[in-house]
Amino acid sequence: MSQENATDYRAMWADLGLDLAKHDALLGALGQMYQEVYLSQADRPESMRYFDFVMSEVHGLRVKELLDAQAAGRRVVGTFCVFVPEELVLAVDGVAVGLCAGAEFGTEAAERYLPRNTCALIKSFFGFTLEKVCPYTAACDLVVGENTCDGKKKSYEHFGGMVKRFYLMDMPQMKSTAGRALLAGEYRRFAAELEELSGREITVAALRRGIETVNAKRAAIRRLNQLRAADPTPISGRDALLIQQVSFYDDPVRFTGSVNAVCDELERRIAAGKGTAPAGRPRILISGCPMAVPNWKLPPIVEAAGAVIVGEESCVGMRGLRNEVSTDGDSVASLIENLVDRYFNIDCATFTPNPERIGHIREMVDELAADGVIHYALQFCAPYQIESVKVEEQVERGGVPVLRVDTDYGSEDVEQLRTRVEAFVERIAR
Ligand code: BJ8
Repeated sequence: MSQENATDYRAMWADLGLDLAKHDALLGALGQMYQEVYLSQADRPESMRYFDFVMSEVHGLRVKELLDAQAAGRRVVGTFCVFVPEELVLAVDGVAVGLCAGAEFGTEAAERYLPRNTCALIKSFFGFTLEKVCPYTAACDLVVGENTCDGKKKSYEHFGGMVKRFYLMDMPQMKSTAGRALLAGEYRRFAAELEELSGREITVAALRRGIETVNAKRAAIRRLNQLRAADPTPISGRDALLIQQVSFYDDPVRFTGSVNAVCDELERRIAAGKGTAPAGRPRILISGCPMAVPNWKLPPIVEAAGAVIVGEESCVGMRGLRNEVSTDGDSVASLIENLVDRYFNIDCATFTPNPERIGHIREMVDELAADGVIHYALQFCAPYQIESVKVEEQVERGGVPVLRVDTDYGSEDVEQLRTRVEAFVERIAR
């Protein structure tokens, strides 16, 4: 997000059809935000420098890597949901990138297609695309949407026409036998689409390699999240969130190595009793909607209030990381069944009923010794806003206070949020 190397990439951005003036404005704003939220932190782990570098090049070097991969015959596949298996994309030697956006941009343009009461995440990926500032969407050979919430499902009817090639994955709504069969059928259909797109047949060896790569990536982030159980916690909540956000963009093998390097350093910090804040600070678990990059609104507010964030129960967090895919099986069909076994457990609020999620929140509270839960929902996100009532009732019944926050990507409510978070932190202080 730095503009230092911007001149090197202007031709690339122009070739991708970006609006250079608007794109400059976006990079300028994000660079400043990154400085304030990330680079201003004291005593960060040294190994976070890799992630600073990735972010400084997120519209530069990484996009160039994608275009180089394309030039070498590989296909770039953009996704919006952790239900779309990266393993299958890797099995055709493709590159998967997350396209969710976490900043308010192009809202007026987005509202030509979407009602005002659409969640900020959907408006954001429309705004970024319509204002021509997202090099990722522009670079994709295929964009995959999925029938999860109504907002995404219906908005893809417009969005599909704005990208080079669009594919829609149907999604079950219930964790029933029929729901599982639907997901299995959809994964087989998606595998065939990828084969057609890439001109490559998925083999057992290639799919197994893809599974191993993604298992290793998820294991590295789970390791990171386990280390946050220490008191004092060895890494700030915003840095841990950043790592999880970068997981949707970076090369998976390089990313895994970099996360494990952070974990090694955090282990040394824990052994030395070193933390990002003194021990005994109120410990908070954030639960709810995914925070796509560069949505860094809530963590700095929580940390400035004197609390530490010890985990994220979110798709940019543990919801997207639980459970490995088994590599057992000697056919592509059996490996796809293994994918279904893992993915069908994801406890997204678009499923009904969704009791597993509350169980997972409780588990995380125990494992991370959280003193309170902040339920984070985007305004107009019916699945998570409605489910938050049950989360509050049932988690509080177990003696753990919950604060429900409904917000968007704007800054208008920051002071109000700050007041509510400070009062909550005071309430849970030990
Ligand atoms: S598996 S959480 S990534 S669907 S915030 S667009 S739900 S109205 S993002 Fe999600 Fe997949 Fe589920 Fe995860 Fe709709 Fe809500 Fe907006 Fe949302």
